[in-house]
Amino acid sequence: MDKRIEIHRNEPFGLTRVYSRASPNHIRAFDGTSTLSNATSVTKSPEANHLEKCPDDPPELVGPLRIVFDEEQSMEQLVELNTYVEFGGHYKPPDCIPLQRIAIIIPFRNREHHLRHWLYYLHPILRRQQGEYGIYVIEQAGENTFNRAKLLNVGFVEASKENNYDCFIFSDVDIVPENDRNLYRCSQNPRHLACAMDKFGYKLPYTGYFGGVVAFTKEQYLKINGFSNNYWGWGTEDDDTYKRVTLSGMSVDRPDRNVGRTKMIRHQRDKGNEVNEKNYVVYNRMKYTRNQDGYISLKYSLIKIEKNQLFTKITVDIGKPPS
Ligand code: UD2
Ligand code: MN
Repeated sequence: MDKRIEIHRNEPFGLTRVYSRASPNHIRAFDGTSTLSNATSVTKSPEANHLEKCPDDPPELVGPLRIVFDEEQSMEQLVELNTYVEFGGHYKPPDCIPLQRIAIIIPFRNREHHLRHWLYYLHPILRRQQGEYGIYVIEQAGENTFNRAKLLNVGFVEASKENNYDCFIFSDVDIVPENDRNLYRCSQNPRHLACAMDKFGYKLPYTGYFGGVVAFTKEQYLKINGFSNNYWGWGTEDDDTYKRVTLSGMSVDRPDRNVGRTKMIRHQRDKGNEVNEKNYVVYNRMKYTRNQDGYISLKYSLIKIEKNQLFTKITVDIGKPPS
């Protein structure tokens, strides 16, 4: 049985609506989807519902994991395996008060196989880590050049409309941690969770590498004005983000190299996400443009919100690169 629900924005000019980031109250002002969420707040005091705070070290963690991508589950099998997940891809530990409310944001287009592997591994890991979490797959509509970082900004805005998240994890769809002690949580500084990737020999390729999976509190994200919207096609947007962090006076936290081991599903470069040489020009100017280009200038059209059992998919039109 197909249990998906689709919500279209019914606007006079079709299915879309332009969301502009102009006013400081914009998140509340555009709060059109909050009734879709079955997420509940964790602001109650422990005494009020007789629950204690969840421990800093979740007791069910097992450490190193064997991650293989040979066998793929169907979505129906994945749903059966993960019955504790609430509709829309939300989970809240039943027996303690979670330390953080975490939105996981995945930039996406045409990677259904990877998403199934990701859901298969991540839901059980995230459950053991005892955060409250919601999974948001942000899909770029159409065939224009892909823009990963802009989709991440969309994810921040859309997830914030649904729940009072305090931590945002921005993850590629093809990366899975090889150790569940790599907590998908926020810390004192923006956190780089994919710091020891298999494809780089389980070490950082360079000191400022900040790709794959990163975690920002709401405050940290706003402090760097989110991500740049101007990197179309593959490359350099992660270096821009690293620069935003350091230029804002923060440093990067990383787990220990053994704990931070992560695996990426091997793949070819996607059509519509070719290397873009112009991205170096954007990067070289970022020092001067970063305060104008980012969360504050984000514009996109919401096309569809689709609630699946294990994730919420949000499809958006983010436009195309300047010609
Ligand atoms: C590296 C970085 C990634 C990003 C990218 C440059 C790692 C582990 N990751 O990834 O964080 O900085 O370089 O842009 O080094 N995607 C789609 N559909 C597409 C294209 C991309 O869903 O058609 C999404 C998907 O979530 C994917 C991510 O964008 O995982 C990054 O794209 P990639 O996997 O092709 O790039 P990769 O592996 O070189
Ligand atoms: Mn990849």
